[in-house]
Amino acid sequence: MAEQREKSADQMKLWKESRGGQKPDVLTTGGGNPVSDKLNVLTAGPRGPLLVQDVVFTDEMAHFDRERIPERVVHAKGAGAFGYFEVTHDITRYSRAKVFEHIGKRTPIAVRCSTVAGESGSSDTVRDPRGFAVKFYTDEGNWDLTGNNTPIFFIRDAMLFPSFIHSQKRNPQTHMKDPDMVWDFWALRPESLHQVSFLFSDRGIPDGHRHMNGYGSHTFKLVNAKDEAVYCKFHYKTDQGIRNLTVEEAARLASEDPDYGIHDLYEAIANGNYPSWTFYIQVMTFEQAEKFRFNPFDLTKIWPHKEYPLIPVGKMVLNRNPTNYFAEVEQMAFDPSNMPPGIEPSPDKMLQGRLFSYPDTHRHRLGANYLQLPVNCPYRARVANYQRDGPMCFNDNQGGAPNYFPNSFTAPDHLPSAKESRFRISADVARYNSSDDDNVSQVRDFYTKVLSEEERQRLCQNIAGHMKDAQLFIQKRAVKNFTDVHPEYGSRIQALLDKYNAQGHQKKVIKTYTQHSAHILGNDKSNL
Ligand code: HDE
Repeated sequence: MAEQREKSADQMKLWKESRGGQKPDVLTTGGGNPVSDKLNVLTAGPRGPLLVQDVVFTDEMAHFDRERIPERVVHAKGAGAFGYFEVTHDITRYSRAKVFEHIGKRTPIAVRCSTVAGESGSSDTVRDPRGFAVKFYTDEGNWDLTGNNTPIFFIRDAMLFPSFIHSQKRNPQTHMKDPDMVWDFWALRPESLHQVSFLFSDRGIPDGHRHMNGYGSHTFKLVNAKDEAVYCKFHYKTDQGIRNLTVEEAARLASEDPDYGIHDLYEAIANGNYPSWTFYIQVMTFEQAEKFRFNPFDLTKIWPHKEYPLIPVGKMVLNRNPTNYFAEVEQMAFDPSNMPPGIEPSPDKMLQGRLFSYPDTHRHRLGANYLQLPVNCPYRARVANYQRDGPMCFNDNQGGAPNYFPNSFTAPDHLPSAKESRFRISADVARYNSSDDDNVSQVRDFYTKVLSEEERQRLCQNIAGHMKDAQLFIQKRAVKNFTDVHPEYGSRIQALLDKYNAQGHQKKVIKTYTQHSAHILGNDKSNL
């Protein structure tokens, strides 16, 4: 039944067909020298040994030995695709960024959707936030909106990020995921309650990458042509409709089709069923920000839509699959500090921390010249600066242009209109403790007003099903936090934990793969 095969299954056949009967290329070494035989090593006599002069072999093997680059320290597993962003509504009163220049303007984009805590071979259907990063190749250089599928995050101070991520990844001795580490961190940092509640709700396991929203999450700043600034948030809402997997479906897929997210996106695009998202902003003036009842730069909180309604801006469409995964997806490097004039950071401590971390990790993962790689290169702008040399420089290194500034030889000069907006800061420098900055009000609204009764039940089951493997004192501390949100939230989780604990369910010794994936999905219902 060849016709019924999926496009992804037929990739090799389709590639051959795309060559239209063209003859195969001549096989060469990396240096381009034709190869006469790549099936048999060069030996002294039929039984060996090998000769060092077999450069066809050493060329091949040496490259193979270097195939892996470090995987992303977080968001290692991901799917990528390409398409465009089109402006449908005028927002030039807020931002002078060329990407929003006029209705109908299209800007090419690259997108990568990912899970967070797993390695690059892990399953796509785990309970985990999803990364939803968008690179806009604008006329004024790249704009990387490196968002997630949730409008909030676990922490509000960048200092905590490495520890938070360590707690979600592997135990340093056992090399296994460790519920003690996960819940210890969350219980000690109650600002995580909002994101944890979202994570263990139905939206914690999206049905592939097409059926989820994306959010820039942080507060950013938009600046118009008159240099007037407002704060803003970015939202990209799925036109396919939100769809989530049940824990049972997710567990089945984790073993049957662990690349489900990549698979679903690839097939949809290959079949011309292009996914799209409607792009919105929320806007808050500086005066409103000063009077807002929460810190408007706190990433653990949302801006209520009733007060700060969504303003439509455009549409994002994905219509091209990568032609090579490594070149175009593994090497993609998103960087929140890539912002064209008209889009700027807010004081959000998390965003500020990210401005450093991303380009830093790329220099480690991909090398100092990672911005020359075709997928990262701001190809719709002309890069002209005084950076030179470094490992793997593979463009013309800016030829004979002067490499110092200022100079007298008409080399790249300033664009005054690109200056950042001016803002006033007057404050005492200190390490401010923000751990108790109202960790519960919005979580209470989420629990009591956003979720239905069935959704609340599933949320508590998912949480208890996961927390049961943590030590009792950690459970107790975590339950107290949920009780602070709402007494019923805490008591429901406690009641479920009591059942598990009464049956000695705590700390099982050996987990098979299936049990383990059930555990990370929070769907072990054996005692419910
Ligand atoms: Fe990231 N994050 N992150 N993150 N993040 C990375 O960059 C970091 C945060 C997000 O598909 C890393 O290239 C810090 C929030 C996505 O390639 C690293 C902090 C949000 C991706 C990093 C955060 C994200 C990353 C790891 C807190 C949503 C994948 C590899 C201060 C708004 C991008 C890499 C892709 C990846 C650091 C928090 C989204 C280490 C320090 C909040 C979608 O640089």
